[in-house]
Amino acid sequence: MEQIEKRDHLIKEWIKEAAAISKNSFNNELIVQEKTNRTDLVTNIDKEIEQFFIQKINRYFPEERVLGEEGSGHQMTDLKGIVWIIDPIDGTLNFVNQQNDFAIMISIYEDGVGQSGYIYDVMRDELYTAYKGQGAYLNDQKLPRVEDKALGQGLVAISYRLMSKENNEAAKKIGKTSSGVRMIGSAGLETVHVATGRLVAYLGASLAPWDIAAGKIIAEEVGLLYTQLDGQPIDLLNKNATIVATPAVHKEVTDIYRNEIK
Ligand code: 2AM
Ligand code: CA
Ligand code: CA
Ligand code: CA
Repeated sequence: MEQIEKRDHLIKEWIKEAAAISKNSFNNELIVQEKTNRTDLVTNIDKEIEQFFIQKINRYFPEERVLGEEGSGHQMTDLKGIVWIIDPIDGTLNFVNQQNDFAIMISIYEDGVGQSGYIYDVMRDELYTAYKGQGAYLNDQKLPRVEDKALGQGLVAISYRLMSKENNEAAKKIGKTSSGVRMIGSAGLETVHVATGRLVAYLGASLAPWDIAAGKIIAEEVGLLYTQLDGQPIDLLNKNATIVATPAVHKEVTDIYRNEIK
């Protein structure tokens, strides 16, 4: 896709503006609503940031489509052309309860192929970016390719929803084989922590396209594998049980899942 550099500048500007919206909200009372249940929340700020991005995209790139968590493009049945995939706040429960460990995520896909991905860890002021075939960056510093560590050599993040599933023998075995289990509560931040080598894998329970899209591009640019738990490719029009991991850990984990979940 042409013009990635021109877009890049704009997108970075928008992300910083959106981050300011999220931080300024700490001074005011949030309006918090339940979506499907008590632990699935949305705030007025999630909605405001999504609308902020949609207005910008409609103004600068009126022909392009947007898929966003808080309502945009949910009727989409294909990924033809250019599609922006947006998660205005990833880690809404952290945003509400901790005012920390949440991220703003944007990515651009063309005909279903990831072109550029952005994950901004707002409170640490860490912007992770990646461009197809050109590597991944943290605040404009190129990230090295990951070391291909095995499960026994590192920490894994496993989402609580996956850990607490009824048939969780596989997840338990993975946790036990690893050096230790961590739970952050932001799929995007857990993914970038795998990309920087702090974790060797992140396993998600039922992630939507906007939870996955930006992180997948960043992960693949540093040599990680990002698939469904059984090793099948990610489906960006549906929910997925996911793994992002070093190649060695990816093999160990998908083997465990293929053998134990039947
Ligand atoms: P969200 O904060 O944007 O909703 C929490 O473990 C991670 O899973 C977050 O990245 C969260 O994204 C995502 N997630 C996806 N679906 C969820 C759901 N139904 N309930 C809670 N978190 C969900
Ligand atoms: Ca949500
Ligand atoms: Ca999310
Ligand atoms: Ca969200």
